[in-house]
Amino acid sequence: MLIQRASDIPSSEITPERLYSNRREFIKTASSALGTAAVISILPGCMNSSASGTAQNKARGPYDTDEKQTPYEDIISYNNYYEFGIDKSDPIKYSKNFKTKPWTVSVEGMVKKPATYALEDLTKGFAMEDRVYRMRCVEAWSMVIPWMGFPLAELVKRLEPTPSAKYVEFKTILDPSQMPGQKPSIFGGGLHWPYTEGLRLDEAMNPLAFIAMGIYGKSLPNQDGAPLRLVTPWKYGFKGVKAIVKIRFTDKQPLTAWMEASPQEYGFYANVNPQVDHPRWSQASERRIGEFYKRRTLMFNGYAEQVAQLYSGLDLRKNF
Ligand SMILES: Nc1nc2c(c(=O)[nH]1)N[C@H]1C(S)=C(S)[C@@H](COP(=O)(O)O)O[C@H]1N2
Ligand SMILES: [Mo]
Repeated sequence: MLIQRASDIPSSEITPERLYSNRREFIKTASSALGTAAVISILPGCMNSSASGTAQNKARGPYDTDEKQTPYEDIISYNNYYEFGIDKSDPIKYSKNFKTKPWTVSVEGMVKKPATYALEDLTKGFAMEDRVYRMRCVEAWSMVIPWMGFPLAELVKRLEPTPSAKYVEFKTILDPSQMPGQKPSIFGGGLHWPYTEGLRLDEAMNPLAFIAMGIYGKSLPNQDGAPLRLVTPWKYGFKGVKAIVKIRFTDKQPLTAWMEASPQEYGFYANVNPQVDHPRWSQASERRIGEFYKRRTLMFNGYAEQVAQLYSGLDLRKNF
């Protein structure tokens, strides 16, 4: 693997993000004294020097928000990952021993390169990019997360869907021996496993759609979806299927896990839309994790300029 796994990092080395600026100062000083090579080796938990800080100290790309980033500790301890429990604090506790190496992804359906790929082969040669995205959960909270990964479009192009493919479906690993939430005795009657999500192919090709393999320049922690998960920042968080083992190209709209569990509450599109309430609560505002007050939720989570054209002519109240 290119990147060090977060679970390999002793917790004493996980630096609170508010200390990062000090650390950057330290690194700058040390780097003039010691030379760059020595500096890289003293960065705990970092892939290389370019991934060492937060994305905040780098040139921002066209997709990055400059809003304050949610602290690392919050991103890794306040999670939704029902395979490991329903409480936000469950995934960090119960995903500790989840095995992500070796990892294979099977590519199926209407595609020219169907195969079961080792993760290393599937992603070979992809440059790891940083993307600072807003994330809006359907539960009306949000975060700002500096992801590391590659555009989903790159992967789709590599796999070459056939002209008949209109959608792409993703599935999480099914392994009740490692995922206590998948045991019917513990969590029956809710989601059907494996967790399934899908995108229209043109949504998947939008430059915002991203496959994340890291956060804050470190490998994805298990609870955030290691070793690879989907990130579509204009959609509610539940689209961001974790621990992907299957990618299937199809001409039919996939039945997603949340649609299957509760179709009147969760639609296929799942676009962040403050005008369409969840049947049980409003979507007009949100609370940023770490903040007290509520802020207004923006159409497409603030990404309308990049994605609104995907939905021209579609009634977004019916297609929620
Ligand atoms: N496999 C799987 N993927 C999942 C979920 C889940 O329960 N299982 N929860 C989703 C929901 S509701 C959200 S908000 C995001 C949360 O991602 P995070 O925990 O990394 O912030 O993951 C999504 N992906
Ligand atoms: Mo969510």
